[in-house]
Amino acid sequence: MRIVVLAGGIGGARFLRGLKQAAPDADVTVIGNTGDDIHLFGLKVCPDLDTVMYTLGGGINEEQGWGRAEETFHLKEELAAYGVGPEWFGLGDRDFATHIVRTQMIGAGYPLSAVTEALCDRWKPGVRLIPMTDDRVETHVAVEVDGERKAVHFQEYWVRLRASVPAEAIVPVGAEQSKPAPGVLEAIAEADIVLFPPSNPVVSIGTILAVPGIREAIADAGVPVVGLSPIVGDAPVRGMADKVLAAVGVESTAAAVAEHYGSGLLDGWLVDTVDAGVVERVEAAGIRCRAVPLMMTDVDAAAQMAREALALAEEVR
Ligand code: GDP
Ligand code: FO1
Ligand code: CA
Repeated sequence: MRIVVLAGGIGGARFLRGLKQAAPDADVTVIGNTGDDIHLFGLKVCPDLDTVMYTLGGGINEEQGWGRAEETFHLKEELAAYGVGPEWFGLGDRDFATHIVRTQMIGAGYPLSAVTEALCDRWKPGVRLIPMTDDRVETHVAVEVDGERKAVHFQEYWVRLRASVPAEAIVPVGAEQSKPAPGVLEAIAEADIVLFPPSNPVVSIGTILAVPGIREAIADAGVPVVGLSPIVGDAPVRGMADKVLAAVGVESTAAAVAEHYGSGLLDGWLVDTVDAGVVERVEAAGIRCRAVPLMMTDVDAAAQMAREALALAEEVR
């Protein structure tokens, strides 16, 4: 069975770990979000690709959900001693090595997709991880700070401002001109199932779908497309999905997110049991819906969610 998963960082990675346990023989291709990527200290940092790679490869900081396990921050401290920032972004010593290798390979002329494959040679995530595009796409957030309207990088919005100011607009800068990375459209066309894990619908899956051709390829594939809600009990389980959903005019409910994707894209949608009351509303929108436990408290719980998603895919096929 060939499964394509569009993934952001933590929500995508934890679901994928469950999917691998639930369907160990499946051939899984992950299309990763690169809109969160940021250039710091002359290095290219790809948080969502790295979160998937480290989580599936056994190198993730489990509590935090991003960054390396057993991390130290000597390099960051030395840079700060020179007055070189930003200090608000925590890059650890082990993590730095990944960004150095990536930046060196890109400088040598390799596209990000080839670099990601090379990094995965070490981590062996057990899935094929492809960035959504080899082109530079950067998510910016329009905010108003002290009466001044400006656009900030998504990482600045989330990590420095902690999403404490309302997001007025979300702009995936460069998306319109970008092309899907090699292998992305092919994987979608050959898929038996497409899954949307409980990733951020705006700044993770929304950004991937903003790469011209990807949304169309999924709709044209003619295979079941099943998603899992990142919103449980009218709030995101973690992160700032509520803030970025508000920026695109969508309420933070499991039903509204399903309607936002729409029946043109989604065939099936899983909501948490606490949201069982919205099943009828989602089905009225033409999307088959089931209420099942959606909290990824451990790998077994994520695996059970993956089984439910695969079962719903068979039901709508
Ligand atoms: P990010 O790039 O690290 O923000 O990760 P993703 O975009 O892949 O996923 C973020 C989303 O995952 C957030 O909106 C969370 O609400 C959602 N999420 C995190 N943990 C869980 C969980 O255990 N269950 C569900 N249903 N959603 C979760
Ligand atoms: N998230 C934070 O909240 N603070 C950080 O300092 C931080 C550093 C960081 C470094 C590398 C990396 O791969 C991820 C990092 N993250 C950090 C997580 C990241 O900002 C977000 O989880 C995602 O980009 C949100 O989608
Ligand atoms: Ca992300």
